[in-house]
Amino acid sequence: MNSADITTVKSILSQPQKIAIIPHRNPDGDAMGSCLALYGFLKKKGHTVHVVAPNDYPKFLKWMPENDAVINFERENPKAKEVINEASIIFTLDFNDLSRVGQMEQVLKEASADFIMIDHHQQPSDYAMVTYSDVTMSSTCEMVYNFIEFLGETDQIDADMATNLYTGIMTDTGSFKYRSTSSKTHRVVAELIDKGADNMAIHQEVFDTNSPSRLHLLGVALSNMVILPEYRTAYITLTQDELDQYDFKKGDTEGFVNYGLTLEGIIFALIFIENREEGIIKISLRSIGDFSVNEFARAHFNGGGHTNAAGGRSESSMEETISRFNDILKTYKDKLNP
Ligand SMILES: [Mn+2]
Repeated sequence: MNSADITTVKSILSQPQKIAIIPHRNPDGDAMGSCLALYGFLKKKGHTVHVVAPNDYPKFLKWMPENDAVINFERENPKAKEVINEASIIFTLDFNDLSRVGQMEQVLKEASADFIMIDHHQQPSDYAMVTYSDVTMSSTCEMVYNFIEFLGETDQIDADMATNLYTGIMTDTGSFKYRSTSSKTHRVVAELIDKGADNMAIHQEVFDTNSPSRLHLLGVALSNMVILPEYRTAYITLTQDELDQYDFKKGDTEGFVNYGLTLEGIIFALIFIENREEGIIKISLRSIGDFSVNEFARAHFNGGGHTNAAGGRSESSMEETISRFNDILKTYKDKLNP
C-alpha cells in the first residue's frame, strides 16, 4: 500500500464507520481468517462491523474465533443485504473481482459504500477506492497483518486476531511450504505466536478432523487418479455419485488435488469434481515451478488464481470435460517439458 493510500485509510478509520467485510464465495481459511481478524481489529477501533460471507464454508473453519458473527448471504439474505446497503465502507478480502462473490455481485455493485480491496490474486479489477494488491504475498492474512502494521497498530492484535491470521497463512501456504512463503511470512507468523496463536492447536483444528467417509472418499479419488508422465501431469475425477456414496460434505475434497504433485516428476495436478446441482464440473489446478495454472485456467476453464494454484469450471459433462482437457493438454507438451 502506498503512503497516499495509508493516509486515506487512516483518515477514513478516524471516524466511526459502518463497515461490511466480504470474503469470496466458498471461503477458505485465508478468506475467513483475514475477514475475522480484520473484524476484530475494526470493532476494537469503535466501528460497526459485519462479516458477510456469500455462502457457507467448511466445518473445519467453524471453530475460528468470532465465527458466530458471520452473516451468511444465502441463509440470512435480508440481513446481509441490509448490512451491505447501509455500509459506508466495504472491505473485499482475498479476491479481486466482484464476480467472485456469486449471487452477491449485484448487491455489491449497487452499494453506495467505498471499497477497500486487500488481496494477493493476479490481475485485480478496478472497483476499489483503495486497492492493496500484492501477488507476491503468501496470503491475504499476511497482508491484513501488514495493513495493521501500516496503520501502526500491531499492538492491537490480540490472541483471537492472531489465531485467525495464523490460520489463513497456514492454509494458504500449505503449512509454510509454498514458494510465496517468505522470511517475512515467518516473521509475521512468529509475531502471531507471540500474540497468542496456538500453532499446534490450530493445526489440529484444521487438519485432524477426518471422518471415516472422507478418508474413504480420498481412497476413491486416489484410485481414480490418471497419471500422464509424458505431460508430467496427474488428474483425479470425482463424480456426484461417488461423492454421494461417501456422504460428501463441503470441504471434504480439500487438499485432494495436491496428491498428484507428490509423484516424482509430476508438475501439474488437477481434480475434476462434478456438482450436479450447479450443473458444472469444478476444477482445481496446482503446479510446481513456472508452469502457470492461472493462465491455463483462464484460457480454457473460465477461472484463474495464482501461478501455482488456481480454480476453474466446465459446463460440459465429466466425460466431455476430460476429453477436452486431454486435447488441450496435447498443446502444452513443450511448456510442461521445458
Ligand atoms: Mn488467499
